[in-house]
Amino acid sequence: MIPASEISRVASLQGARACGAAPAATLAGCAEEIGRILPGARSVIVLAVPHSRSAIESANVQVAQYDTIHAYGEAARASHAVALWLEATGFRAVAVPAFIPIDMTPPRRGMRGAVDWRGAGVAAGVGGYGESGLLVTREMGPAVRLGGVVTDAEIDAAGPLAETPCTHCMRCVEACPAGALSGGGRIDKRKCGDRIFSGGFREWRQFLLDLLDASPEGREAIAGSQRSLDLWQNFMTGNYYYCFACQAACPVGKPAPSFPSGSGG
Ligand code: B12
Ligand code: SF4
Ligand code: SF4
Repeated sequence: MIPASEISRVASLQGARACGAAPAATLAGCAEEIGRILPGARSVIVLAVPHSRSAIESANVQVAQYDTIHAYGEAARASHAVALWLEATGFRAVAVPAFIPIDMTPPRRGMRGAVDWRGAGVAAGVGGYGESGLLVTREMGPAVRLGGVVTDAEIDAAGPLAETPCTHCMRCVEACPAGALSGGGRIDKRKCGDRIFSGGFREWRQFLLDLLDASPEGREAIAGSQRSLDLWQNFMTGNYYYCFACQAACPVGKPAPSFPSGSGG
């Protein structure tokens, strides 16, 4: 039995600020995939790396995208380090993608991860569900990226939190520009997807179709258009999220506003 604190220590060296583990048997929804990833898996380790809240609150979406690239990078480094540490300790362990690469075959089509990191994070006590459907941590709210490891090691798991850190203020629902959220974790995935993937696969598909339909001169114009440049940039950076409002609006874990000295506050 490995103490969860040992895993947290290794993960924290790579930037993970919260870490926990759940018995693989408790994650019924992904049991089949977990068994395919690692036959004999006993535990799923979940780690959370922080976003910069200033970045995801910025009106300039590119700084939020840049922050996301780094947060995913840290999740990848932390989970890889934990997996290698477990192997060196004598166990089998696999770092699982936090997001991409993801199964694109039907019926999943990129809409279901190999491990449901929110569900696993709730089971591991890393946080609780928010009205937004996101996992809300005590220290960082939902402003985190989740990742983790599947292993055959047994870990002394703490279990779920007694209560979710979500305060049910509904600011996430009010902040959603697409009207995709209705509380209780319910989400209209199409509405959200149309917003966050405005430079993603759907746009790429339409771009290709428009290109094929166009005249030779039209193709020249489309290939050099702003649309083409934006897609090229997204492919180069590996990022295409265009909305962070439900993460940014949540007051949980937000640092208290600081006032300049002498402001009387
Ligand atoms: C596909 C996907 C999407 C899809 C579908 C989202 C969805 N709800 O399934 C779309 C494109 C819409 C999407 C949007 C976003 N995503 Co997304 N997404 C994923 C991905 C890759 C897979 C999710 C999955 O497997 N869904 C299928 C099943 C599991 O979901 P479901 O059927 O809705 O089931 C859930 C509910 O039943 C809920 N539930 C069950 N009981 C209860 C009880 C209560 C009270 C509540 C509230 C909920 C609840 O639990 C299940 C999830 O555990 C994960 C990464 C991963 N591997 O987990 C990231 C992930 C969930 N996304 C993430 C983020 C941040 C976003 C966005 C903010 C976009 C952005 N800027 O990055 C939005 C947020 C939308 C929202 N408010 O939920 C983060 C969430 C971090 C966090 N703090 O929770 C993840 C974990 C990526 C990561 N590695 O960090 N995403
Ligand atoms: S990411 Fe944006 S569009 Fe999607 S649910 Fe959150 S606030 Fe709404
Ligand atoms: S914004 Fe309010 S309701 Fe939404 S997840 Fe955060 S605390 Fe919960």
